[in-house]
Amino acid sequence: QGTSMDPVLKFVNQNYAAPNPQYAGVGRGKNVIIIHLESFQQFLIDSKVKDQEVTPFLNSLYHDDNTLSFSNFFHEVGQGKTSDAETMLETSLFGLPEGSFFTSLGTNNTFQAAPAILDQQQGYTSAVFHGNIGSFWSRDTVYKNMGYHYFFDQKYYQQTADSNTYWGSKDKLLFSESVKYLEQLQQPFYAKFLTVTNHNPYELSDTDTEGFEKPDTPNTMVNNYFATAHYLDEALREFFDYLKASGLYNNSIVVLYGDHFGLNEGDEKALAPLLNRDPDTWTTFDHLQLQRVPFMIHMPGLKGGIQKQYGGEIDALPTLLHLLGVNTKPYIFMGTDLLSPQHNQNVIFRNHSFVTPKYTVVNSNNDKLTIYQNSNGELLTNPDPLIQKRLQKISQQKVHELELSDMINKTNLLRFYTPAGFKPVNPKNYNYQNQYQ
Ligand code: GP9
Ligand code: MN
Repeated sequence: QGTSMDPVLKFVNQNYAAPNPQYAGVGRGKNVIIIHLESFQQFLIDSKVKDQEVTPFLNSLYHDDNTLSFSNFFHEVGQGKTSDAETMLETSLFGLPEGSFFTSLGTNNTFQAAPAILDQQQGYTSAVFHGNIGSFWSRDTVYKNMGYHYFFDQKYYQQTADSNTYWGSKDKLLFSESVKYLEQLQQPFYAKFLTVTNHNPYELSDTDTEGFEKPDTPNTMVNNYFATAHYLDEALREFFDYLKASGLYNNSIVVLYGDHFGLNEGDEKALAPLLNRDPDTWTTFDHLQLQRVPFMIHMPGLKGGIQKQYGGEIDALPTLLHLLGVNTKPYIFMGTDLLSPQHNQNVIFRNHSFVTPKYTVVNSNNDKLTIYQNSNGELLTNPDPLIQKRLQKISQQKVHELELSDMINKTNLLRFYTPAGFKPVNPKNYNYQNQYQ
């Protein structure tokens, strides 16, 4: 008799993409430092405002020979925003079609997430550093289910008149004040930094962005966005300086990713001129293409370069685990290793729009697909029936993946399936009070 696990296992077996032999295990035993770039979109990379580079440090990292820089990597979040990005990055399962998986189900569900996998397979210690209060998105509960050993939230950082913005500790303070905790973690560690300063409404004092001239579009949100992104870039430079000075740099693999868009569709017309585009010709195609976010993997000695293959947040975890030498075959992951020759390059969004390397398809819920051609942004008013059929099939496959993922999460299915070599996580083993004396 079949169970609801059967279609999941069937999918996972078919979907599995074997590690690329050139990259498998090259990061084995290294510390992993994940840097979550809040609301950071890919268009900021290499962008200029009034002749100033907006993010000079990230640009240098993006072009570094030791960085794998993915230029066609898309966020895939829904209403759960940051928490959806975390769900995908830690579990390679999607956030929910509505609301936040973290707050609605993540507090009770069974997880097979990155911190526990790395602890059990390779003895990693895990920690999250975040300048907001710990209960936001129910992180203080969800992280225990994921098997995070430590969670340093807002109360671990100084709280003074100018230490915070609306979303918590300013990024420069988050990084500099985390150092004393990071230094004490047993190595190898898996440490995640969730930045907050580059978050809507992007308000930051002029002294924090001194020397940077904002653009002067009529849209304040757009103008401010560039200034807070610049501030985040400076915070990262300082953090890397620290990593180098402490020696941690040589022993670490650093993963940077943007969690989701920072500017809404409504702000894009004001943004267009800064991207040398005419706002009057801006379309849904441009909007979807703008959902690219950075995904960079940096490690001294890594054979890097700009990677043009298409992928999304769902693919981050299998990519990382293969670099660390972990066998992902037993796990229920929806994504595939971006570096694998068998990687699936079709990227689905939560609203069922999707992109392939050649086409961008809007909201494929209805029978008739709205298809744009990526090469020139042209709307195919009379698409070749063969192309239509092929995209129809991709749509069905990708929507099926979303549905499988939702079924797993909504029925807490992983409680009935324990991957070979994995021990279920007991959240009672974790306590985030008084972690540092
Ligand atoms: C809050 C921060 C923001 O702690 O992670 O979440 P978002 O609003 O981007 O989902
Ligand atoms: Mn966010």
